[in-house]
Amino acid sequence: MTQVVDERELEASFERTIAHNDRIEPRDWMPDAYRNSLIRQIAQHAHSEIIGMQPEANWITRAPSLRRKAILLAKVQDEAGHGLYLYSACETLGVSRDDLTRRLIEGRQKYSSIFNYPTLSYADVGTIGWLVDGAAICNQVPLCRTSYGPYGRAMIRICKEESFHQRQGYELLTTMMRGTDEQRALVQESVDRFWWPALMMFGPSDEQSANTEQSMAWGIKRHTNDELRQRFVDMTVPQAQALGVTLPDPDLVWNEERGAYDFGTPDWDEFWAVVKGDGPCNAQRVAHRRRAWDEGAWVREAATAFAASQQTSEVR
Ligand code: BYC
Repeated sequence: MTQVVDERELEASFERTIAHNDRIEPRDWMPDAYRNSLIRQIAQHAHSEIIGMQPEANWITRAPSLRRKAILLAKVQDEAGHGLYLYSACETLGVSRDDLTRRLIEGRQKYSSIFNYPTLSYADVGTIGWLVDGAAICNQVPLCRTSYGPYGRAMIRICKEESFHQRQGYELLTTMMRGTDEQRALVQESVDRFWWPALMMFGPSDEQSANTEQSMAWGIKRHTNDELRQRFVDMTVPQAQALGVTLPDPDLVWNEERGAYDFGTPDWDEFWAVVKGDGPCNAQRVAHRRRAWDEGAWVREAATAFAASQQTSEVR
């Protein structure tokens, strides 16, 4: 009986913290469903950062100058860092990084659909920075105010780095647009391929989003998928105009009444196919990650053995 009352008090205290927009911390009591939903979202986010290294890393050896190579190397390295902050945040919920990696390579957890598209030209490095990191910032700035402390704090640093990534992408595309006709054509072709997948990063429409309502009630998400998608479109259209590229959507038009752009509907069949594993690069991305995990086994074993030997010598 006492236990039931205690549980109710804990739940009431949790609800009060959420209602005041205060933070839930790792040692606080939280409902299992809140914990599981956080693990789901933070793990998916961490996996996206790590899998997201692959499409851009594809161009490191073929970057057109030493400067571009150094920038790209640093960016891909930053994504690894983001993955580590996020896996650490997730571990505070009582799940190990090993376990999370296994869930990824066994296909039991998702990662962002956007990274299942190939990078076919060097312009894609710029487009990913501009559109993909741009969409990530739109989605992630509100997550700095998410209700779970370690996640929100990780997001602050990630967002600072993502905005640098977004600018480097835009700067690269600006340089290409000032170049030859061939370079301009490469940029346009790349934007044509990435525009719709970038809009899909925000998730399904609000009517189709199974998790939004509960995640908003818990303060995990601060805006719906459609709200953030609209914010991204409104932010990006003037940038496209300044760049001199056309966004591949005949329905894209300013709506005076709404004070926002109207735009077309993403191909949701394509989105769900990619999410379910049938995108152009799903198999390749996961196989690569699995190979890296298998080949790194000896490093993990050696590090564990070393840590154990240090402990033994400390005891002595
Ligand atoms: N791809 O109920 P919904 C980055 C899943 S940026 C794959 O609306 P929720 C980076 C969703 O998980 C990318 N799956 O879900 C940038 C759910 O399935 P489960 C990562 C998707 O959670 C540059 C189902 O569809 N960013 O890392 O309320 C360089 C129904 O969706 C996608 C984040 O993860 C998708 N696009 O909202 C390198 C940000 N969309 O889990 C790296 C944090 C939806 O029920 N995450 N699904 O089986 C979020 O803000 C939210 O989780 C989402 C989805 C807006 C993505």
